[in-house]
Amino acid sequence: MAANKERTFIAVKPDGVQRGLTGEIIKRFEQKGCQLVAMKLTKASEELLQQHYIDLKDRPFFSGLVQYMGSGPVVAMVWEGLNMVKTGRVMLGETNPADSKPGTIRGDLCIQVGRNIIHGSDSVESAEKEIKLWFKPEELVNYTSCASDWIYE
Ligand code: D4T
Repeated sequence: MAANKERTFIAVKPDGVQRGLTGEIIKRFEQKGCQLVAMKLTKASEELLQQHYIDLKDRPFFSGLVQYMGSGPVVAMVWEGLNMVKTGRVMLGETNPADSKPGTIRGDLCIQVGRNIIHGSDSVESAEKEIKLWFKPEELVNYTSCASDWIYE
């Protein structure tokens, strides 16, 4: 895979969708120069969310987290670019919005850890797993952006 073709899974969580922040979040990824590969509005099943957060299953906040994530629609997306997983995490800010710097999505747009409006994969391996969990292969769209020659040297 070319270096600028790394993919990450990003989801606007139910609070982000209900608060009308989807457009603002998409705008930030577009303006950065990331390429949209897939996107859908979906209400995740409990089974999918339990799989998605399987590594957190023994944490005290797990059932509340699954309930919150299933409480409304989420906007699931795949974004592509150079070091996209790390770039996505930097753009999101810290898990706890209180620790997130201004200029990051969580630093600018939310307050509490349990309502932190957005998810982003934390490693290339997690991204691959999460993309497979949320999308069918045919939902991922391969195309060349006309802007790519102006984003990458
Ligand atoms: P996600 O996975 O939602 O992008 O969050 P992070 O990768 O930044 O952080 P995480 O996996 O540790 O936490 C997943 C999710 O659980 C919520 N959470 C977390 C919570 O409600 N209380 C807590 O104490 C923690 C640590 C927020 C994000």
